[in-house]
Amino acid sequence: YEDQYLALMRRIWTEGTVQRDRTGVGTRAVFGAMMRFSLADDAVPLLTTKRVYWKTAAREMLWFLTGNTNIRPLLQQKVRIWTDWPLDRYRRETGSDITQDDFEAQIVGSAEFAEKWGDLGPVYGAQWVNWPNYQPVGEGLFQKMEKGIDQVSLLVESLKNNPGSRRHIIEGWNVAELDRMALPPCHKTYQFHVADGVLSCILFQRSCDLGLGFAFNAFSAALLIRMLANVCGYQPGELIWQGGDVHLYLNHSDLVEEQLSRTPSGNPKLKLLRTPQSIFDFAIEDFEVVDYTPQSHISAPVAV
Ligand code: THF
Repeated sequence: YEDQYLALMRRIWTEGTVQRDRTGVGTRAVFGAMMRFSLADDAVPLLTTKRVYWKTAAREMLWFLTGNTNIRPLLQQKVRIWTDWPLDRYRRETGSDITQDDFEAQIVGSAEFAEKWGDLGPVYGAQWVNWPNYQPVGEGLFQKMEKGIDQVSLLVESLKNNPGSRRHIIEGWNVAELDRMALPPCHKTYQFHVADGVLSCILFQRSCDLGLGFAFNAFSAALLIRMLANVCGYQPGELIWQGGDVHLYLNHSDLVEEQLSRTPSGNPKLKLLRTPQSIFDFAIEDFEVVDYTPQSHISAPVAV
């Protein structure tokens, strides 16, 4: 399965067009790509050509499901992958040259500081479980309901009660709120499908940082499918990953060269140790990865 990833990486590095992207770093990119990963027999798309900190990705996915959009609960678990965006904003708006460590310590140390500076706006979690719900209350008047729309709960219900539906979708792209998000969603649409008791998912990602983010995005999506299959009583099928702008940052050349020189090592498996009552009741202890013998971690800077 990892060969698909390495082939795409090679294609982008050799044939991709050079793009000047939002971050100013520059990328090589192709537009439109697809990969298919089987999740049968506990198989999981977890890269072996570099060590991937899958627990970080799992903690991030559990955080999405809580609906929280503040980096504080992530930092309390030492997950630092979302710090750059609030840190960037803090530095810009205050003129401070605070270090990442000091900024993170302040977020963890002070709920008040976290509330002011740690929020990412209405990103994934907010849209997934609390999509704003406006109801008509009179002539041309709409009222924002106290509770938003919980797409995840609705999805679980529809998967269980109406498996043949072609509308099993979680959507992150709330057009009306994009401008308040620190970053508009990259993994924006998940469509699920049930066939003969087997649950599959197409993930559409409008933008993919193939060197860094993909490893997380693919594992997370697989985990989400596994959790849903588990609580709905289905077998896991396939993750079909589709990318729009799929790119390699030009400053990831060391990572790309190193990773392309490696050969995949082994077939890791993901175990779910418990079937909770609800999709929202999973905890990090419920997940176990076995047969994971990755090659050494390759670090690369994240473009903000
Ligand atoms: N922006 C960019 N440029 N790339 C991304 O991958 C990305 N994301 C999220 C939002 N914007 C993005 C953030 N997710 C890492 C991993 C995922 C991220 C951001 C950063 C990262 O630095 N990973 C390192 C270290 C992992 C760790 O500390 O545990 C790695 O080597 O994998 C993609 O959705």
